[in-house]
Amino acid sequence: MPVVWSPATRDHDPRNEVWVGVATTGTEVAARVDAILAAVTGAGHPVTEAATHPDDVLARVHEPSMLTFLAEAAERWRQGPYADLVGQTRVVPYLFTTPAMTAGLPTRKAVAIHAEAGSYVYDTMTLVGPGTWEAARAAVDCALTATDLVLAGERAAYALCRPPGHHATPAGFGGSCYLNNAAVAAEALRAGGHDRVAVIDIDAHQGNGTAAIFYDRADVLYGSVHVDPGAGWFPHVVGYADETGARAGAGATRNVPLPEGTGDAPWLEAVGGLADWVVAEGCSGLVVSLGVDAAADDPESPLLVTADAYRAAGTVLGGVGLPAVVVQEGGYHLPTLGGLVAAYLDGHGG
Ligand code: SP5
Ligand code: ZN
Repeated sequence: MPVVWSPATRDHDPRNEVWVGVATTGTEVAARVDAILAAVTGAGHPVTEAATHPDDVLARVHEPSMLTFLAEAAERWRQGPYADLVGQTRVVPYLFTTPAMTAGLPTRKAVAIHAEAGSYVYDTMTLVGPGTWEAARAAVDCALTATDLVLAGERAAYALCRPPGHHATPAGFGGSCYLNNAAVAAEALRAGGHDRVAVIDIDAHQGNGTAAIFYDRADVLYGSVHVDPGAGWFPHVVGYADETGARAGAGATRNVPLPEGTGDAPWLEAVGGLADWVVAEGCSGLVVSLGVDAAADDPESPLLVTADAYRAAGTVLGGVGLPAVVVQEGGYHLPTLGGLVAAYLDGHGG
């Protein structure tokens, strides 16, 4: 299966995540790119660099104000007093301008970037620094280039996207995600002539961003299997089974939350159920949000999925027989990360 990557995806280096008020070592690190690249190259997949694409498809996924904020934030922060004041060279908000603060009042755009950031970022783990925008935008180019290959006749293509994307919402970012690469791929498949597309998300966490982008729409289905937010896991407030879409999109969203400790068999059964759903709904194109953080060794999830099950999930989703863009999401255990991705691609392509 062709692999698309970009060296610029290494340029995002947040160093830390602020987790319960403490700067901890980041998990979504640039070395993830090289771990995956080494494994897929070793497995014999042809590797190509992403081509630069215009912003039109991206602009259908995210609000222009958020895109402008992300593109300019690192430089605005650098020009401000922050590095001297707090020793923090990365953008991190100090308040969140949510309804909890503004409670139905008319609100204005904040002038100070340390306040404005709280209009777009919804957690303290997803910092913006030099190279963040360039890397996130390059990841979008990976997704678009992989989609081009599929529209040109490849049965499937893999986009080595990093930073990941499925927690990025229409006007917000968080969960180590900035731009929603999978949503961009889905929109690009739609623009390429696929009337009905499905995004199937097997990352350990529900992709609240992708879910939000398509919740009201019938033309892009979203199905996810993930660790139960009701057991205290990210994204905490969404991803429950009774969230099935709204308005024109009623019935076009499926969430399959699984309890902590779930291993291969129930996880694969859930993946199989989503595959059957995609077929039953008559989709002509598929995007797979491939997070491998459901694996047993991963520090971010209590699901206990093996590499063999990731291979089997690839066989199930590849077996649907639809042209597919496989987009990288999470997966943080560097020693096993590449092998898990290669196992999935082996199954999907086989
Ligand atoms: C794309 C993706 O998999 N995003 C992960 C979002 C979940 N992150 C939750 C983080 C919870 C805190 N983890 C402690 C990290 C200590 N450095
Ligand atoms: Zn995840």
